[in-house]
Amino acid sequence: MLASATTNIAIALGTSGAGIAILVVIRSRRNRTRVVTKPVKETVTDAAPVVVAEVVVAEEEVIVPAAVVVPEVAAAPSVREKAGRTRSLFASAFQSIRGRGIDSATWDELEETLLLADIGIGLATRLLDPLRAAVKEGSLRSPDEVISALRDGMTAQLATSDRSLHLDAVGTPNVWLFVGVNGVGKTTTIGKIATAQTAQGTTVLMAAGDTFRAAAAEQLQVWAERSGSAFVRGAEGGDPASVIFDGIQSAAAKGIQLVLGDTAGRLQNKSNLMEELKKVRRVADKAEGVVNEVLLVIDATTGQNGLAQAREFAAATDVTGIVLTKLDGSAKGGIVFAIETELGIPVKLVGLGETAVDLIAFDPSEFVSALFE
Ligand SMILES: Nc1nc2c(ncn2[C@@H]2O[C@H](COP(=O)(O)OP(=O)(O)O)[C@@H](O)[C@H]2O)c(=O)[nH]1
Ligand SMILES: [Mg+2]
Repeated sequence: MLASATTNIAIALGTSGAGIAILVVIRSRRNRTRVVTKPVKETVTDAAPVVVAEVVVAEEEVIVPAAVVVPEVAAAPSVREKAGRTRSLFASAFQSIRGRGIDSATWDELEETLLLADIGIGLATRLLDPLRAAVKEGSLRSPDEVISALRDGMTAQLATSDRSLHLDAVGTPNVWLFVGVNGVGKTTTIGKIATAQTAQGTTVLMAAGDTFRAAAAEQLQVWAERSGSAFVRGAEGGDPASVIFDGIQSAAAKGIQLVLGDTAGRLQNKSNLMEELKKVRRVADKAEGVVNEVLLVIDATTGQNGLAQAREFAAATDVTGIVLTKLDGSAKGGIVFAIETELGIPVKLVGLGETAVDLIAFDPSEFVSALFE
């Protein structure tokens, strides 16, 4: 809190467990101090208290600030807020179904919705067939019961229990590699993760394994500077595996806990890309660190195409988890179900925008609630 000879009131925006509060400290000329707190928003943020105004008053009066500056460090967004396109796809189907009895159009509408959300025909059929049978035998009677049974069926698809990101190597760097085709959001995801990890006190190094374009390393370097991470790059066109290797060795020498390895994703020659990634992995394993995550980044707007990519990457590298980006701009959020069911790889993180805070841990029950409520 600010204090000076001329300051009678300092106003701060701070956080408590419950949310943001304006804290007004009034110090009178007679040096009596009163503290007033007023909650302004029911949001939990990690923002540090910031003094936003100081006001000089002649007498012992409360002065209400004319404007309160909200710090830029916003709370992480929620799936419910950001996955609006997938959410409204489901909402409009449910609304129309609820307005009638159960008939053949009910099933057409549900199937169409699941397909538009890119759940895929196989899973859509597996979800709807038992519901149709239950309606026939009379155990489900109303549209509401059908919707609720569909919700249970979809929830059961996301039963994977371990979605944690492994950061358990001690005394040697943890290495997380990021793979995926161009433009899906690998570099941005690394930047977001570095921001979150450094804020928690983890030391981070980024290795610019996308040596295909100089601009790719520069983009990563900006995130490194912003997040206070160390940064290692190689020459343009250089060997990605050796950049990742050098990054891990440098982190080991400096006692850095986490190496985030970026890779190229150009698709001009798919088999070359897969061979390159296998080599990155082999070489990374030889360095003084532990590769404990290989995260495949998939763009949710590509829907079932993303699933096809995932199959190829999973076959070439030992993918430990999926980062599903751009869920904020996609009506194809159903791809989450398809990925987990078809590939058995857990979705660990979800990207909900382009800024540093727009990445959240994937929470299946939150996601299903966002679609059904
Ligand atoms: N809306 C949205 N855009 C994203 C998200 N993640 C990445 N992007 C954008 O996608 C574009 C490509 O991202 P980039 O990290 O360069 O992809 P890379 O080629 O895989 O490294 C950039 O414009 C990012 O800002 C996300 O979760 N939501
Ligand atoms: Mg990139």
